[in-house]
Amino acid sequence: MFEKFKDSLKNFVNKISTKTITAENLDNQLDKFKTDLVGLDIAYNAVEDIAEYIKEEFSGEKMSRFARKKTYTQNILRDSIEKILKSAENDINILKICQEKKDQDLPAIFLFLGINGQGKTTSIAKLAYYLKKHKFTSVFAGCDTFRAGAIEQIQKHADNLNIKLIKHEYKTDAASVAFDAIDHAEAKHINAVLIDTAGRMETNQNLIRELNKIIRVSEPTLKIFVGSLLSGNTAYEQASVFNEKVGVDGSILTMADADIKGGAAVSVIYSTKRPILFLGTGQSYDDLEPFDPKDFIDLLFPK
Ligand SMILES: Nc1nc2c(ncn2[C@@H]2O[C@H](COP(=O)(O)OP(=O)(O)OP(=O)(O)O)[C@@H](O)[C@H]2O)c(=O)[nH]1
Ligand SMILES: [Mg+2]
Repeated sequence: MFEKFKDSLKNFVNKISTKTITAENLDNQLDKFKTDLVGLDIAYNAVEDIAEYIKEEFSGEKMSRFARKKTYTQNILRDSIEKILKSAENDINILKICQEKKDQDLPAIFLFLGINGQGKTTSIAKLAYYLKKHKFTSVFAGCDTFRAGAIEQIQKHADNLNIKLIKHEYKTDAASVAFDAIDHAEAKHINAVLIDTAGRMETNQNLIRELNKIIRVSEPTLKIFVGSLLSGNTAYEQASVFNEKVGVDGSILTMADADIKGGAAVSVIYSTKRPILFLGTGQSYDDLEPFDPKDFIDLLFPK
């Protein structure tokens, strides 16, 4: 995973640590490196921050004394990316949230949002499977009353996983489906309500309005943005817009099993300042891996 990302970092370290660094050739190398990072789907503003950090660390005396040391260069690079990952408070533990809610005899409410085809419905099924493995029960709210086939799709997951789906007819009010699902969870002491929503573009005012209505009615414990790592830099743009319009508490990034560049993971954290909760790593129910920024950094910079 993230091979291209790793290669590009290694390249930069090698180039810098075999040269006598002067302010000029550092600028030169940094320019090339910035282009590489943008090519890896890291958002431009994040790339600027990374480059700025590296430049500062290399400045003045430090530069002449240490610049040729490989580990020194690697540490600077590592810190520059770690700084972005740390800008998101890593304060969300889904299992802990479910347990706390359970102790109050209330369901945790997780609302999934994002544009179409990024993996919302699949991620909901995977999360239900994950919760089940940890002895928490779920109910699905079929709030995608918009796209033809959406209800049948989530019904299939519900049947496979033996989970109840609360659904209404297509084109009916999505918020009332969420309301009924929460009602059901409270009555049956179910631990989590997983709300599927219709894929929507930020430009679709009606759908954004509907999403805000679902949020008002359901008061979700977490609003989870689902983006695909395959969509690269647009995942960053989507996350930024949803964060601005409705607020994002954490993200799930899918398609980590595909041949991705990986920079979008950094970008989504950069834009939302919220953690990535899981990576989707395939089409099976257990292809959902908790995301740990520390592991991610260790993966990028193997010892
Ligand atoms: N390889 C791979 N495929 C995935 C992953 N997550 C989802 N998919 C596939 O991506 C496609 C779209 O996923 P959905 O869950 O339907 O996406 P959605 O966001 O609900 O889409 P809409 O309902 O249209 O808004 C499906 O074919 C999934 O099987 C993943 O992590 N890896
Ligand atoms: Mg869907």
